[in-house]
Amino acid sequence: MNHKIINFKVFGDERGNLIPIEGNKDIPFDIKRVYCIYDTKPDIERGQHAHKTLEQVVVCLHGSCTFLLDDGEKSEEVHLYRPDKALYIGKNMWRSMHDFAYGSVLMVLASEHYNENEYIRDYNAFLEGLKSD
Ligand code: T46
Repeated sequence: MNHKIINFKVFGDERGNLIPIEGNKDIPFDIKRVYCIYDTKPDIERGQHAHKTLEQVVVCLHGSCTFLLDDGEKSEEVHLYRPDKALYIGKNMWRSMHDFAYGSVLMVLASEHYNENEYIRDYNAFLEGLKSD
């Protein structure tokens, strides 16, 4: 499946912790966009789409949530709960997010600017698109 966990290096000392995140080093692409997701309640599901070309890295800055990832053949859940273990999601991966703990904050680093035309929001169209790839 086209996803993986990225372990960031943590610089910790008696003052606390610091995680540097650099495009093309810690992140496997140029970072063109950053967005945050917060104030999502535990009974809410987000996502339910795939991207034709976009790559993203999701960092859970606070709290926790679960990603359900599906490549059209297999699906897998990934629980995000700490900022030094981020989730890379490549193209053509159906994703949804659920089980947000109260107060959770996700920061998402994206390889492209926002483009709604690049989303696949219909699951059957996602499966059809995989056949022509
Ligand atoms: C993804 C998951 C993890 C913008 O105007 N610019 C942006 O950069 C983004 C990401 C969204 N928007 C607008 C589009 C919608 O009107 O914000 C609204 C909410 O977006 P959406 O419903 O797509 O949010 P999620 O949480 O379902 O999905 C988001 C990302 O869109 C998606 O790429 O992989 O987070």
